[in-house]
Amino acid sequence: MNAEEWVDLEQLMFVEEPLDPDEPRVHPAWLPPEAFRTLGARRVLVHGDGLLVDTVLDEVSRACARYGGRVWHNPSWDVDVDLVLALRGAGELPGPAVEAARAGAGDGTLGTEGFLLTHAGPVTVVLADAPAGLLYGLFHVVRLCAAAFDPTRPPERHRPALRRRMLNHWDNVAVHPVMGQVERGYSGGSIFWQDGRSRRDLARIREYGRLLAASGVNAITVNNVNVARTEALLLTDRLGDVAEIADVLRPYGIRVHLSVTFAAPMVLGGLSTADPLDEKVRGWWAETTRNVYDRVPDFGGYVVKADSEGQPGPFTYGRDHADGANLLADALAPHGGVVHWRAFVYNHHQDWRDRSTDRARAAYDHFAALDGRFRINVILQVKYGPVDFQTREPVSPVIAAMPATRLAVELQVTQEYTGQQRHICHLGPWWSEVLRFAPWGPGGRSVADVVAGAAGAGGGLVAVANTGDDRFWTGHPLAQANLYSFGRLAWNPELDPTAVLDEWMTLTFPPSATADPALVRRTLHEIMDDSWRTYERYTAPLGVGFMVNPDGHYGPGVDGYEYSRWGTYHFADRDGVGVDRSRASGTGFAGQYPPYWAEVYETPETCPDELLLFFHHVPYRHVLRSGSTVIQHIYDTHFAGVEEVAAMRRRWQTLNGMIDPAVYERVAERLDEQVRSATEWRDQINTYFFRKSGVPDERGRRIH
Ligand code: GCW
Repeated sequence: MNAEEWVDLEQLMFVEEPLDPDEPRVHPAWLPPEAFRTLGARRVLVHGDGLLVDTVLDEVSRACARYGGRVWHNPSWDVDVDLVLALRGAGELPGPAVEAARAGAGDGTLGTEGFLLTHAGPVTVVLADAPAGLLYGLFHVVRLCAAAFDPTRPPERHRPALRRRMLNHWDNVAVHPVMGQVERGYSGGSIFWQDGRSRRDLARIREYGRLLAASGVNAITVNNVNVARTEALLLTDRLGDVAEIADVLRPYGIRVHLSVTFAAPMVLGGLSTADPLDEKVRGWWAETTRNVYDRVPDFGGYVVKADSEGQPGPFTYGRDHADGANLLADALAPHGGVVHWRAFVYNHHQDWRDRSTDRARAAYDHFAALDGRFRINVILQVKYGPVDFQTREPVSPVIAAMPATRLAVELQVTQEYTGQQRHICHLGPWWSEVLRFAPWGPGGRSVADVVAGAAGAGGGLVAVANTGDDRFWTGHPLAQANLYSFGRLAWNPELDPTAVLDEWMTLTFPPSATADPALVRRTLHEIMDDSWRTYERYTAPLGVGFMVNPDGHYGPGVDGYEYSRWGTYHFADRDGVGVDRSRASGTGFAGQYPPYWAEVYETPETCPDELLLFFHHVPYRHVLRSGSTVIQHIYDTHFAGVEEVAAMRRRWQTLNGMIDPAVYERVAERLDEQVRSATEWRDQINTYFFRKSGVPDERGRRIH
């Protein structure tokens, strides 16, 4: 027997790191060893070579070492196996793979990331055309558990709907005096940086890459879009730190991108201008980018926040966003890189007295007219809503307005406005609603179709990450589900978010290691399925948004932003509440949509209840489509929301002793806080509107 061909499990046992009793273990999230039990008990053949095939081999070997299976890599003789993971085009295929291919199921290309799961008699076969496909196929087998080995299961082909599935980390290298190590981070420090330097905790980053690959993510930025001086240096002097991270993530099919400052030629290059049309500036970017690719050959590209909330940009030089984005695109093009240019541009020095300026209009007003002017390797990165990651907003009208531009939609996994990982708020259903929304009217193309683009040439899906150096990765252990759901929905936006949640549960709380799996699953569904709507019920009503504490965005502050410069107002007075964004009498924002939605949103009678106050200013006794009045709806939903949170807590308590005590305790603590905070929201909102309107609750409940 050839030693290279039979993987020596004895040796691989050492891959498992010994546990340090003083070091609290990092939670395995959706890849606990137990999730590999079914796979690990099998005889597995891995066929093919390459960096990512080695990753597959490593995963399979570790699982088999633990659960008694066996592994072969490229054997030159016939072996009896249960599972074949084979790269097509890597020499003569093993028998079962040939048989599977002959059965016809293997016809057609699987692309750079796709795979086919099929069977040849009793043997389960995963085929891929490229190593990344094999890795995704392996994680699919893990997800399916025993079902993957059912020979009657029909063949399945999987290819990601979106080519780019990216996480943006808003991590600072140096601790920011206000925003800290991670801007809007609620999971401890950064896994990449600490106090001005690289943490070099490569084992942790590797583990992260593994989790991300298993969810489907294939790109990442490692620094905040607000780029300060230390962070700017990642592009040049500190490029080595970036290269090190890229090296660790590469085996998981994840490409590293960088957030850069538009002023880099001045800040780093000592030039007197950053004018996008200046030859020296263009030369500086070209050379700097060439150096980046020398160190990181598969570097993904740049992410840029320009002329937004104080970040530098092309406006300083009388140029527009197309000039700015194209400058960087030209520098990246020879190397195959892309620039993600953010559309989050608005006036953050607004006068609250001025009712004609509308922040919701800003992205469309800045960008729609530039359609057709961006280079092919520019991706315009648009927040899902026109304002700012609220619990409820209409879908951004920019998405329908730029047919000649590649668009990516940006979601927020970090729960800045949705409870900051102290509240349970499962966001899968919300993202699914956004991705399925049809901007041209029902039956038309969806948001997911737009970001997929023709022949996969779209911009993809991006999200701000919720991870940090916290033991559970995400602060709240159940917030792991949001990260997992993001990856899965980016891979296939048509997935049912509740089914995705179910996948996450099965992996995270494996039935084989859980006392009463049915109870755990049922309870988690009861707690999480509708938790986003619950959160919506006890916070800002009917799409009006904000009403958060300006200091940190946590907890209620009904008038917190009302007289500020930020452009997020609710205009409540004694008669009514909401923002008139109609064409007829308001800011005209409703007119930025294609005709179907422009009409629906134009009048309070046709506008969906959940967005009523986003689009209209109405009297408190205005009757909603649901039949309730606005004021009664506010009272009812706020009382109901708190009751639902109390029920979540009671349900969680039934899991005491059923699951990992550390997970149990962390969630229990946070549920106490969620009950407290939801109660505070309820009382402040109800009291505020009772005092403004003078209308009592029909049901006579206590309002302060
Ligand atoms: O929601 C806001 C956040 C800022 C953030 C900004 C953005 C990185 O409050 O902290 O800055 O969005 O998306 O650029």
